[in-house]
Amino acid sequence: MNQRQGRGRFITLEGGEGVGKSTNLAFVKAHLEAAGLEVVATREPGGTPLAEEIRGLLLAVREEPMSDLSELLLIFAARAQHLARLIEPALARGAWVLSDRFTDATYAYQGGGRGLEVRVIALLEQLVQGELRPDLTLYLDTPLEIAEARLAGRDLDRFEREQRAFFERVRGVYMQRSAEPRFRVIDASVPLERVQRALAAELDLFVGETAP
Ligand code: Z5A
Repeated sequence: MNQRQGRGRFITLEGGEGVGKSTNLAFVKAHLEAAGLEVVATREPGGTPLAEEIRGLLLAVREEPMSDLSELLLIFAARAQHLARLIEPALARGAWVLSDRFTDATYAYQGGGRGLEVRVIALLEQLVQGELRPDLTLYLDTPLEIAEARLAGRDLDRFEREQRAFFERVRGVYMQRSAEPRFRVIDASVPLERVQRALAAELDLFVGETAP
């Protein structure tokens, strides 16, 4: 028997800040539920009470600078908790898990943005996740100016205070990773209605191919 039979699917939403991940998460969830699936929507860093506390540590602006390695380890600590307490149990009972960001964000922000070595990230990925990878990644892409305009006037967290070159490196890593077959690149610079039409088309294809 196929080992994956009865197991749910893992879908991630990725992209830079302000591309519309949070806005579209509810749409994707509702679209999958309309197809009769149980969907657990979550986010990273976070997703459980403890992992949300770690998120607070990661995003807070404080006087003492956080070292890049501390940041990376905190992200994987939150992920280990998220996997053990929420993602794995949900997938095991057959629910579909939809996460606003996952490990592609670590390659993009800590690898591309901060310049940490890819092999260190890959090592932690293997340690924390074993073989678990998303089944489908919806990557929302916009030029940086569009995302910046959408976020204008908002209080900025520790990541959002980075310089433009940081976000260009982040986007560059996402674009490289989007060559993997599980990625679907969605143009998120167009009006929301068109973004959601593109998301719905990709989801319908994926559900048709993979649902039992
Ligand atoms: N991080 C990391 O470094 N490493 C990791 O491994 C992980 C995360 C997992 C928190 O993530 C930070 O953690 C993140 C990277 C780091 N930091 N940054 N920067 P987050 O996902 O919570 O943070 P975020 O990306 O900054 O979320 P966001 O700013 O809320 O962006 P968003 O969810 O993509 O955008 P939105 O809130 O849905 O939309 C922004 C606005 O645009 C809003 O007013 C919408 O109504 C509007 N919008 C959305 N779509 C459209 C369209 N199509 N047209 C017009 N207006 C639109």
